[in-house]
Amino acid sequence: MDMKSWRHAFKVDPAKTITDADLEKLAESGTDALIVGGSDGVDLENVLDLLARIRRYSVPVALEVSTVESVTPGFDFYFIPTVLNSTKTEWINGIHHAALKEYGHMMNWDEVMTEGYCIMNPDCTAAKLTGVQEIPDEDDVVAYARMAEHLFKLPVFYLEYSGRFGEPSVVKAAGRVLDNTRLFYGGGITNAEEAKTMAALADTVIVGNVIYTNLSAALSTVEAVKSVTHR
Ligand code: 1GP
Repeated sequence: MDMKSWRHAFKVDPAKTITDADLEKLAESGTDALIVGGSDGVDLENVLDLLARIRRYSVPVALEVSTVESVTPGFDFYFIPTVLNSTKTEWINGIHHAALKEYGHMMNWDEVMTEGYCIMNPDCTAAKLTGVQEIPDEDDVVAYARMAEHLFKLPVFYLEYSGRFGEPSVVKAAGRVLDNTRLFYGGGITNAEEAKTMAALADTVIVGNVIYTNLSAALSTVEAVKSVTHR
């Protein structure tokens, strides 16, 4: 299934514990994809463990790469974040350069997709890691969205509120200036209503943490997102 038709995805964190039964519920939920990724404690061992357990199901699975050491074959897609509002060059293109120097000759480019991240929650782990110091306001976000679509021609612009529910007006403003670049929204979705709100404004809604705190609420977001007309 083409990533361009994804409306809903669960983000599963290799550093967190999930039972096989719960993983089955996610994989069979009707979601469009499982994205394997996290900001902290991700290593080859926990990525391989999760991959082997997810691969029993037919749901597409993407690895969102946060450390080069945890990259392994077997995923359908490899999502490579570049943090557009990072103050550290390593998170914009530095780690990418080092990885390509070593593995560039053996990459299958058809499986690779770059996500232009805009981190919106200064308290999340990703913000601390990447040196995000100021929250972009709406005008900043619109500029980053245009940067993603027109300057860098990235396939995805990812508004990342990780751990906090975002500002719908800001998500809407980003969506307004994106035509070819897909708008991913992630952060703080804990129920069907919140999922619907963002599904009306973004192309793809990513649900993460609530998987680990309230699985049935997490599962309810799939139908909720799919019931809403695309922006
Ligand atoms: C995190 O955008 C995802 O990278 C989802 O955020 O964990 O807050 O749902 P939550």
